Amino acid sequence: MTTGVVVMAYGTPATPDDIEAYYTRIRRGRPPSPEQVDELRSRYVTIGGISPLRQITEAQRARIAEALGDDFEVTLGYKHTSPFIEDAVAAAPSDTVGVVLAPHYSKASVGEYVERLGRPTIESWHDLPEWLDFHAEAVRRELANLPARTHVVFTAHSLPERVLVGDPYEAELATSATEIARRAQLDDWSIAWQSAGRTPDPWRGPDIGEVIAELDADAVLVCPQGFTADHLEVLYDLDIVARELADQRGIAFARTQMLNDDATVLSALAERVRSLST
Ligand code: FEC
Repeated sequence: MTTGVVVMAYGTPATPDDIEAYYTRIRRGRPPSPEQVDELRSRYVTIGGISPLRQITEAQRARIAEALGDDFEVTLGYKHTSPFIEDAVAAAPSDTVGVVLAPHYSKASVGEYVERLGRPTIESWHDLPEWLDFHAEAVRRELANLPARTHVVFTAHSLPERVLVGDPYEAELATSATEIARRAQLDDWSIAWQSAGRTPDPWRGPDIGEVIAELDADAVLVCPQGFTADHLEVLYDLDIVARELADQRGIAFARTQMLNDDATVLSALAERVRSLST
């Protein structure tokens, strides 16, 4: 009998024409203003027109499928674009489990994927040894080419303060950053937030921009531990905006490699999926 696995991820517009509908879904049905759509479109244009996220997510799914073998039917379910999580559930065998391509749990992010799937799901995998090693190695690799006075910052997507009350997200981010720093033998590191929404709510900080503005170091190395792929929040918010802030201060900027379709980590994640399904 085949076991279903739904690999869940954020999703990205398939074409520039889909940007407005995508943005409306992210805003839970509230249409963005034409200015907001233009502003988002111009961020996509800066990174090449559309995001590489769709292709990378498919490659991540393929790695997990390859590791699980023929007894598993592995499909994709997106939060904000087609095929949606609900489409994947409708087509899935009764015996189906889920995994989200985001390592840390928050009820406001992973919690929504889990609820929409309605099947047993790995809620968090920020403690996966292969994933921690991947980041430690990526940090060490970059540090080899940076000045001695380099500050390492582990970032994740900010969330509004109100949704973080009683939520494990911050503690999980601290646990994995501490463990990566230990494995990479770092002395000078901190945690920061990025990509906060443009809403009047207070969002959790400090933002990576504030950290760079106040940094007393010759270089900053950003490790975006909260994300698994090269996408807009990394290629624009870090590689363009954060880099520019560092340039203005005469501080060197580097960013660690993203997980993307790394076979070692995704095979280890697939083993967690296998144990959940048995
Ligand atoms: O196309 C791409 O390459 C980018 C995809 C993308 C990823 C991503 C990851 C996360 N987000 C999270 C939370 C929020 C909250 C809001 C929000 C808004 C946006 C907008 C775009 C966007 N997000 Fe996203 N996010 C990605 C893209 N995100 C575009 C809208 C414009 C903007 O504000 O930049 C605020 C919603 C609101 O307005 O009410 C909250 C979290 C993650 C990481 C976990 C995950 O991947 O699921 C948390 C990738």
